[in-house]
Amino acid sequence: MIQAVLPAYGFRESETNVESFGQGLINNTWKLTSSGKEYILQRINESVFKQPRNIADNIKLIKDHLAAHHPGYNFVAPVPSVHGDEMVFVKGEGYFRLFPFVKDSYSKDVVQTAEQAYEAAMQFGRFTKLLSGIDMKRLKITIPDFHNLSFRYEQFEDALANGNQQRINQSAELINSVFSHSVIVKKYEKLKNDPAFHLRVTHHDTKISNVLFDENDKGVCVIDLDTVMPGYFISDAGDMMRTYLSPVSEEEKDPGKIEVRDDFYRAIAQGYLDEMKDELTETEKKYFFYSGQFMIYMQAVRFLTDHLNNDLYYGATYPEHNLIRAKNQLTLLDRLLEKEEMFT
Ligand code: GN1
Ligand code: MG
Repeated sequence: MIQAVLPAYGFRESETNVESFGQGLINNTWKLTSSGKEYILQRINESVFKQPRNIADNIKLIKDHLAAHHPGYNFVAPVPSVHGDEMVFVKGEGYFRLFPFVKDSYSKDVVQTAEQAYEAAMQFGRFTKLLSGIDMKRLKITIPDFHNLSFRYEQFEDALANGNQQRINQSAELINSVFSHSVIVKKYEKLKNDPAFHLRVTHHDTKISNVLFDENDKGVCVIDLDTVMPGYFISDAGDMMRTYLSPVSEEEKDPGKIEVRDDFYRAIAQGYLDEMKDELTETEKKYFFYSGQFMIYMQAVRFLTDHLNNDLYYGATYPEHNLIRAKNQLTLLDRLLEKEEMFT
């Protein structure tokens, strides 16, 4: 029972209300209310984050760096346990973190306006910029090969060889579509070996719900730092394109509703580059549009791979769930590619 975690933070079960919260696919999240205060409690999925302590170490490194160099940044630090720990392990339940619900701040599940997209992009750009002084060797890798597209492609090939044969047969069209865009992998392999591409402090999960906004809809800070690790800027810029460009989400079943909104694209580019223009190399800037292809394609590959592997990673609420998600992402990729000339 999740209630078993409460004593670690000094909460009494009789005085604490616990309810399920959010839409993340990987970690379990609850909203906790105790003595009139609100918190977010999160259980780390240990089959994904195999060394949960790495997350806590990274958050501490970031917190200390910001406190020393950018004390004005609104950093959302974990609430320490009664023993002063930023992460607690509860036998039979797993690893947990508790966060304060930041007062007068709001998170959104859907990006409604281009201005919000601009604010979010600026926040993610600022985060990387403010942390540019951190030595990459000190930042731990919380999920090995997380955004390594070559590795994701290999996992896909592996699923084609060893996955659910019936699903493989039924997915021929999407499998061919993945093959037909494999130049995106080649391009990634080229940039990985280019010394003009730098590893930076990268968030790796730039969806809109990971930005806090104030009451005037201005960005305050970014949250959910579990996947912060060394990475390339294309992960963050690309995942914003993947999740902000279309008016419908990755769950949308009707491909006809998927589109790329030009003003949202421009807002992402403007917001991100307003912060990052002096950090990125000229070569990196040339890959700005590519970052959308990279992330959308990788997510399509990951969803399709999971479908062929019987939904082991993402889970599914209906049998075709991950197939539909993959189709959604491949449609979004097509819609984006149609605009390559306009945006580059
Ligand atoms: C997962 O758990 P959530 O929703 O924040 C996944 C992301 C995917 C996303 C797709 C650790 O993120 O990489 O983009 O699902 N995170 C992990 O919805 O695999
Ligand atoms: Mg996340």
